[in-house]
Amino acid sequence: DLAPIRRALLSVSDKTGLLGLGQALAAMGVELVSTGGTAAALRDAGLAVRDVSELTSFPEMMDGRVKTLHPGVHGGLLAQRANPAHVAAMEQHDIAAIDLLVVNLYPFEATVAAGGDYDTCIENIDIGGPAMIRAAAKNHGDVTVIVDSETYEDLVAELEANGGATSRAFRQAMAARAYARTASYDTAVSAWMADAIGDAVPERRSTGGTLRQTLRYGENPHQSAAFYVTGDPRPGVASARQLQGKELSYNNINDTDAAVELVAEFDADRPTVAIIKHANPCGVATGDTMAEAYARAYDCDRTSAFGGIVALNQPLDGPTAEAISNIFTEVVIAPGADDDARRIFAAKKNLRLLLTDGLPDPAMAGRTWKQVAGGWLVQDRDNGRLDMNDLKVVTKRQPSQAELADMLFAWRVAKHVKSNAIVYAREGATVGVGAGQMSRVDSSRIAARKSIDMAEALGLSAPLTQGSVVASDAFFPFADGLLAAAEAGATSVIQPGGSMRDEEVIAAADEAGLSMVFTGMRHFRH
Ligand code: 93A
Repeated sequence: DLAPIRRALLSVSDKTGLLGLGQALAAMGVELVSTGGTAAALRDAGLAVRDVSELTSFPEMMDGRVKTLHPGVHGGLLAQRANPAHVAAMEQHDIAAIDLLVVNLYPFEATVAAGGDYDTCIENIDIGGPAMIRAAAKNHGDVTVIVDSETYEDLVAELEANGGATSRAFRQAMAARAYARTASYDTAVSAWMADAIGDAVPERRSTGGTLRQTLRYGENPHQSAAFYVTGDPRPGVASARQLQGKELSYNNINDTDAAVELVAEFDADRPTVAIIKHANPCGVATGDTMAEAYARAYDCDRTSAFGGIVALNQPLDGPTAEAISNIFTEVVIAPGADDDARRIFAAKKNLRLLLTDGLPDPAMAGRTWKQVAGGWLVQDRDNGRLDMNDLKVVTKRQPSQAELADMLFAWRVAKHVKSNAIVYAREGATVGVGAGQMSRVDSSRIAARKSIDMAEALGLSAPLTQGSVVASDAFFPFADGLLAAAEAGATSVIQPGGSMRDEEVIAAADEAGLSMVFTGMRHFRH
C-alpha cells in the first residue's frame, strides 16, 4: 500500500505550479520524466528530467499528436505491481514503472471559449493525455494520478505525510477526480461538435442519456426538443409502457413526471389520484375506491382539470376509466389497468395510457439538475418526508387526529406545488391549491378563491375550505397569510415555522382559535 513513488511522468499544458511540484518531487528523490514542453520548462529551472521518448524509443512526432501513445508509457501506468505476469512483461519489454502521473490536458475548453477556428479547436483535442489519465486512474491500486494544478499542494502534503508514498484512499479520490475530468473534457468536445454541425438538440451532450424520441416540439412550437432516457429503472414516465394514444409531448412528459412523483407520496393501500396541470396539482384526493378518489380530486378544481394529466397509485379500474373518459384528459398513468379499463379507453384513441411497474420511492436519494446560463445547479432531490411524530404543535388548541391526518396529506401535496405553495385539504382531498405566486398571501387567497368558485359550480352552500386544514411550503413571514387562510375557513395550519415573527404568527393563530403544527422542514419547489 505504501510504496514510495520512484518515477513520475509529468505532461502538462498549463505549467502553473509545475516548478514547485518538480522541485518537491526531485527533493524526495523521484525521477522525473516529461514530454517536450514540460521537460524544457523543468530543465530551465535546473531540474534533471528524462524525455518521454527514452521510455518509448520513439521521437515525439506528427506535431506532437503522438508523444506518449506507446506501450512504454501505458505498460508503465497499467502494470499491476503485485502481479508476477505483469512484472515479467515489464522486464521482458524493458518497461519502466510509472508511479505518479501528472497531466493537464490541452486547453480545449479555453480554445473554444476564445473563439478558436475549427482546425485550432481540433488540434486542441488531447488524445494522449486522457488516455494516460484513464490508464493511471484505472490502476489507482498502484498509481497516483493528478489532473489539475490545484491538487499539487495536496499531493505534496500526502507524500510528506507518508514518507514519499500515497495512501490508497488518496489514490482512489484522485482517480475519481481524474475520471470526472476526462468525462467533462469529452463532454466539452461533443458539445462543441454538436454546435459545429448545427445539432438541434445540443443538450444531449450533458444529459448522458440515450435518445428515446425526437419530440414534435418543446414547451412551445418554435422550440425543438427531444427526450433522453438514462436507463434508470425507477418507475416513472421514462420507464412506463404506453398502451395507447398519441405520442407524448414535451409538456406531457414533464407533467406526467410531476404527477407520478406526487401520487407516489401517499399510502399505497388507499386509492389516491393526482391531477396535474402545468406541473402543479389541481386536485389530489384519496377515496374508498379509485373512482371516488378521482371524483374528489376532480371536484377540487374542475376548470383546471380540463386537459390534465391523471396519475393513480393503484391500477386503473373500469368505473374510474369511465369517469376519466368523460373529461378531456391528456395522459393517464397508473401501475396497471384492468380489462374493463382498457376496453373503455380503447374507444378514446387520443388518450395516452401509460403503465408503470410500481411507483417510485419518494424517500429515495438522488440528484436533480437545473441549467443556468453558463452552468448547472446540482442538488439532492427533495426526498424529505415527515410523519405524525415529526409534527410539533405550537398553539393552545391541539389538533384532532383527523386534522393531523389532513395536515400531513396537505403537506405532502404542498411539496409538489410550485412555491409559494398553499394547499387547503379536507378529509383526504385537496379543496384549494395556490401555486407559484411571488407572495404567500396571494397563494393563500387564490386557493381560497378557487374553492369558492367550485362551491358555486357544485351548488354547495359553503366552500369546501370551511373546516379545512392549510399547508404552507415555507413559513408565514407575517400573520397576514395565516389570517387569510383562517378567513377562508381553515381550522388548522401546517407550516415549517422558523420565521423571526413566529411568536406573532402563533399569537394570531391562537387569537383565531386555530391549531397549528411546525414541521421544521421546508419544501420550496421552483
Ligand atoms: O497530441 S496528444 O494527444 N498526443 C500525445 O501522445 C500526448 N501525450 C501527452 N497530446 C499529448 N499529451 C498532452 O501534451 C498532455 O495531455 C499535455 O496537455 C501536453 C503536454 O505537452 P508538453 O509537455 O509538450 O507541453
